[in-house]
Amino acid sequence: ACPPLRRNLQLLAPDEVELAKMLLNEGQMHLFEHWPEPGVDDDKKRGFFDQVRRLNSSYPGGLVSYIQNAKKLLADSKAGKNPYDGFTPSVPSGEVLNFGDDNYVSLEAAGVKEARNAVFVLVAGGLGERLGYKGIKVALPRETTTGKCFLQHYIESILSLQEASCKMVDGCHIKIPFVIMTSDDTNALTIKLLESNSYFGMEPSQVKILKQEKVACLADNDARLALDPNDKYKIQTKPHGHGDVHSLLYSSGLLEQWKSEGRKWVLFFQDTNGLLFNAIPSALGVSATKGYNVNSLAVPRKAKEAIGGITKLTHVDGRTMVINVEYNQLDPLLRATGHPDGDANCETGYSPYPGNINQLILELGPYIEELKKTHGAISEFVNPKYTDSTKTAFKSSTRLECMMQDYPKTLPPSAKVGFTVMDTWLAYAPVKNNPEDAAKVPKGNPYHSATSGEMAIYRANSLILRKAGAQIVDPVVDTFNGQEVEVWPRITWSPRWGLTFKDVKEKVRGNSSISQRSALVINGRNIFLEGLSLDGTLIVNAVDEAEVIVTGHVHNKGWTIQHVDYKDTSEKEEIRIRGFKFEKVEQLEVNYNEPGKHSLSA
Ligand code: UGB
Repeated sequence: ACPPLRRNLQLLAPDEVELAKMLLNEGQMHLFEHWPEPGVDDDKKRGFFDQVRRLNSSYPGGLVSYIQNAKKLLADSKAGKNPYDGFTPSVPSGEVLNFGDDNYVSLEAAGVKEARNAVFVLVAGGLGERLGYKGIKVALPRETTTGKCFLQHYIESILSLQEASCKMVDGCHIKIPFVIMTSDDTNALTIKLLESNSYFGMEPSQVKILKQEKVACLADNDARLALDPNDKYKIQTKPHGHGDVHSLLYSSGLLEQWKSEGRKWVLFFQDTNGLLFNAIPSALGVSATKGYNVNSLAVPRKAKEAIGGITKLTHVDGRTMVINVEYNQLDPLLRATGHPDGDANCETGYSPYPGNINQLILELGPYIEELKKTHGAISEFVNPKYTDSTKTAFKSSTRLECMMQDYPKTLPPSAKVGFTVMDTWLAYAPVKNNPEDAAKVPKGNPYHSATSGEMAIYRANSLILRKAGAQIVDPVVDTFNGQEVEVWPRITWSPRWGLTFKDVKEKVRGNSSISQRSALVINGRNIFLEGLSLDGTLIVNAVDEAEVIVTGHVHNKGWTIQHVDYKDTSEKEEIRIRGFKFEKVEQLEVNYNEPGKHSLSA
C-alpha cells in the first residue's frame, strides 16, 4: 500500500514491520511517503522506529488505541460535542475543616498515625510554561528567608511524618516511599538536584523516579500523526498531562509491591504548593476516619480562578459523580445548564464550587482493583486550535491530554469519593504565574506567583503561631512586581518543629510576641518559644537531642525588604520573579549542637 515503505522493508526488524503495518492500517501512510531509497538516511529510518516503539509501549493499548481515541475525540470536538452533555452540575457537600478546632486536632492525630501506611507521589513533569522560569520548579526556593527549595521542604515534611508516625508504634522502622514523576523536560535536573543534595536526607532507595513519555502530536481531524517540522524522521510529541501518573504507577509494579508491604494510602501532589503539607495530616485523617476511596483537597475558590471546581454531576439517566470540572469548562457548563452568569461568585464572595488543589488521597486497595481494569488509562480530552469556524484545519498540531484528578470518572457509583475543604491561607499557595500575568489578575483573585507564594508562607506561619497563643503584629501591605500583598513577619520553621498544630501549640509557651519587621527561623525539633519578644532577626538551629528554651527580648536591625524589578537582569531569576530580596543588616544566630537542655535568654 505504501511503495516507499515497501522498498525499505529490509531495513526493519520483525517487530518494526508489525508496527509499520499497524500504522498503515491506522491511516498513517504519510509518515513514509517522503522516504528515499534504501541507502539514504537508513539510520534515521531506524531511529524513526525506535521512537514509534517507545510511543507504542508507553501508552495504554499502544498507538492503535491512541490514534483511535484521537479520531473519536477530534470528531466530537469538531461536532462541538460537550463532554458534559446530559449532566447537570450542582454544589457537592464535603468535609469542611476549621483549622485548630478539636475536630481538626483529632483528625491531624489520626492522619499522623496513618502516615506510616502512606506513600507520596509528586507529579513534576510539567515545564511550568505559565511561570516561564528556566529551571525546574521544584528547585525554586519555597521562601527566601532560608532559601530551602520546594523539593527539600517536601522531603523534610515526609521524613517528619515518617518519624512522628513510627514513634506511635513500638519497633516501627517503616520508610515512606516517595515517587517523583518527571518528564524529558524535568528528569535530568530533578535527579541532579537530589543527588547533589544527598536526597535532602532521605534514603536514596526511598525515592523512585518515573519518567512520563510525551505523546504523538496530531496534524488533522483524521488523527494523522504530525512529523516534527525540523526532522521528517521524527514524530512531533508534546506532554500528555499529569494523568499519566496512574498508568506509570500501574506499569511500574510499585502498587503491588506497596500492597504486599501493607501500605494503604497513595497521596498525589503538585510541584509548587509550599503550604500543602500543612494540610496533609488532617486530610489523611479524613480519609482514614471516613473510609474514603478518593479524597480531593479543596479550598474556597474565586470565580474564574485557574483551579478546577469540584462539582456534583447528575446525568439524565440518574448517574451521579463528584468530580473536578476544569477551570476552562466550568463556565460553559454552568451557562449551558441554566446559570446565565456562568462561573460567578455567590454571596460569600466565592464560587459555590470548591477549588480543586489537585492533592488526591487514594486508598491503595480499591485503586489497584480499578487499575487492574483500566491499566491506568485516564479519560482524555483534546483541545485543537482551529484555523476557522469550519473546524477543518488546526493552527498548530494538537495532542490528547489527561489529568490525574479525572481518575474517579471510571469508578462505579459505589466508590466512596469525597473531598475536604480547608482554608486557602493554610493549604494552598502555588507558584504558577509569571510577574506580568500575575499583575493582571483581577483584584481580589489570587496571583499564584512567586511573590504571593512566598508571602503566603509567612502569613500561614504567622496565623498558626497566633492561634497557638503568640502575639503576631498585623501585616503591612506592599506592592512587588505590580502585585499588592500582605507582608507578615518572615516566620519559618523546619517541618520537624511544627508538623501539626498540636506540635506548634506545645512549643509556644508564655507570652511571646513578634513584630512586623521581624524574621524568625526555627530549625530544630525541640525549640520552645517561652516569653520571647522578637523585634529583628533571630535564627535558632538545634540538633534533635537538644532542648532549647528561647526567652527574653531580641532586638536588632534585622533584615530589611528591598524591592527588585523583575526586568532587572542583574538579579538572579529566582529573586526577580518574586520582586523582593532581603538585605541582611543584622541578626542573632544561635546554634545548639550538643544534646541536653539549653536556654537562649536574650
Ligand atoms: N505535570 C506533569 O507532571 N506532567 C504534565 O504533563 C503536566 C503537568 P500545572 P494545571 O491546583 O493549581 C492543575 O500546569 O494542569 C505536573 C489542575 O488540573 O501547574 O493547569 C506539573 O509539574 C487544576 O484543576 O496545573 O492545573 C504540576 O506539578 C488545579 O487543581 C502539576 O502537574 C490546578 O492544577 C500541575 O500542572 C491547581
